[in-house]
Amino acid sequence: MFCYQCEQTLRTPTGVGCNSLGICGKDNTTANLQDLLIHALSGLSIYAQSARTIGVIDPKIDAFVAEALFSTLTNVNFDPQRMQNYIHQAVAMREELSARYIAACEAQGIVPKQPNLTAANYQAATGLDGLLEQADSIGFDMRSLNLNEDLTGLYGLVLFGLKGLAAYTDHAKMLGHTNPQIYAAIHDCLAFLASESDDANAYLEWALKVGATNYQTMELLDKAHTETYGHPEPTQVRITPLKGKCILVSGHALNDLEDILKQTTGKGINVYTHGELLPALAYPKFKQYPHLVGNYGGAWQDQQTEFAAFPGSIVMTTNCLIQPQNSYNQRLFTTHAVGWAGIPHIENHDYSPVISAALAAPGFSSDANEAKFITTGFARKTVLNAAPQVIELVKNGSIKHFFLIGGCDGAKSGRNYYTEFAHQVPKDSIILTLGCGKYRFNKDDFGDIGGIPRLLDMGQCNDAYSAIQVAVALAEAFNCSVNQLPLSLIISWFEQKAAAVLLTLLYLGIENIYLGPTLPAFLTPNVVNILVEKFKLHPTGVASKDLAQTYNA
Ligand code: FSO
Ligand code: SF4
Repeated sequence: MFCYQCEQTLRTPTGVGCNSLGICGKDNTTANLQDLLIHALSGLSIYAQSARTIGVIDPKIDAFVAEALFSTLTNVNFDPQRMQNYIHQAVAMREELSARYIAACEAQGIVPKQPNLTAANYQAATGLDGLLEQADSIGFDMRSLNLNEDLTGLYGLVLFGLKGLAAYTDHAKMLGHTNPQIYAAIHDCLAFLASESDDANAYLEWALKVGATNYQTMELLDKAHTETYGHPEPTQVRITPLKGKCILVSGHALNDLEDILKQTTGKGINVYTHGELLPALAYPKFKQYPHLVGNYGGAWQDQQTEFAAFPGSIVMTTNCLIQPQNSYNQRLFTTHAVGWAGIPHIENHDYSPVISAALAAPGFSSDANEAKFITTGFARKTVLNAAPQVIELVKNGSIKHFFLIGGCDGAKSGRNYYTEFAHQVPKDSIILTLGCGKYRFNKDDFGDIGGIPRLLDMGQCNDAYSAIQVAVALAEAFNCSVNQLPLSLIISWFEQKAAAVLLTLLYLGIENIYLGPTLPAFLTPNVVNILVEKFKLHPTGVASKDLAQTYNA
């Protein structure tokens, strides 16, 4: 195996990349099958691309490609059997689609294209050993023999951004929102990657195209969330437990949370959000469920201790799953693209096994001694409603600067940078935050400026669109560009959704982003130089120094 798609990848003095067992716990077999799955999906997309040109579009295939890509994100699916199933499905779908494509060409008097790329003609071996042998010839390490290090890294930049985009596409689809253009772009991108281009500019162009499509996707996801659940409103969320049986729902999928709430109504079970699902509590529709009682725990990397201490069942709806421990693996469940061998997988939205496990578990024996709360729900509508007041506070000098300190969390000590940064932000500045990185400081009291809280939690990393809309609206109000606003972006990245959001910000021409805690390992020094030159991208350094540079800018 060779994998360097996430921030925590193995870094040694001699190189980067997990090459025997992932730091995330992904083993050699699963990693190689995931590479092979990308190969199989590329073959399917090559045909989906051609078929679209003559009007053959299959929403089932589109959705499958997005979900299968999602399964290869960091901390999503560690189950080799599921990977094998996805590979065989991809090849079977391609065969079926190519037959339909050829028939449609014949009916329209067109000569069908016969793609000669290996991905388009890939036949999956029947057994695991055969698949692993096939994987040996197409993984990242083989790619770097054919393409140089810069091109391999650029391939990674496009592929990892695409994976994030596919995850957001899958999220929107789960809420019934799709856009054929987005799927077409995913197929085009996979077909491009299968071409093994040696043109660095083509990769850079594709990276920005992924950013552009991801922007469309995030808008669609925002629409999906707000049309289904209403616009988030500032909400005090309980973060201490209540007596009773309980279910913990982690990940990002609001629709799964809704299904669980519906199926537990009247059953005497309290439901808690975990990690990136915290912002769900701010949506009006979720307030209809009194048994959604609060949030339990913090960001994903603490799940092994938090899940062990949680006395009920736990559902992981999306990333970030880490190796389940014996102390809770009997009451852990996965849904959708998520998987871990031996952990029950919920199919067809039927959460009855989760409910049975919650009823069998002890639950909390009493309310927490002290009730504690945090505030979330400052998504675009709430912030934009307060825009006149915010603009006035900027004009009269009460607000001098905005800092977006957002993105992912992780286990590395270098991530204290974000806590230190947030704590050092001057009192005349507002902190916008989103993603799971906020757990490093969201229980702290930052006070307010003229009634506007200094810490505004805008939601999940999935809600980055909301933050972009606020920046665009402020720029309009001050008649300047986003880059001219007194706004600094201090981004923490971990996995491929964050890579997709970064590409969107670059596509939008946003400059001076501070990115950390380390730069992506797949970005070679030459590519970093391009990004620094073109977008003034900064690697994060020392919080106080970076703050001085941004605040005085
Ligand atoms: Fe965090 Fe994980 Fe939201 Fe990511 S839970 S790290 S970018 O998957 O999705 O911020
Ligand atoms: Fe390593 Fe990250 Fe890949 Fe896991 S996802 S194998 S930690 S680079």
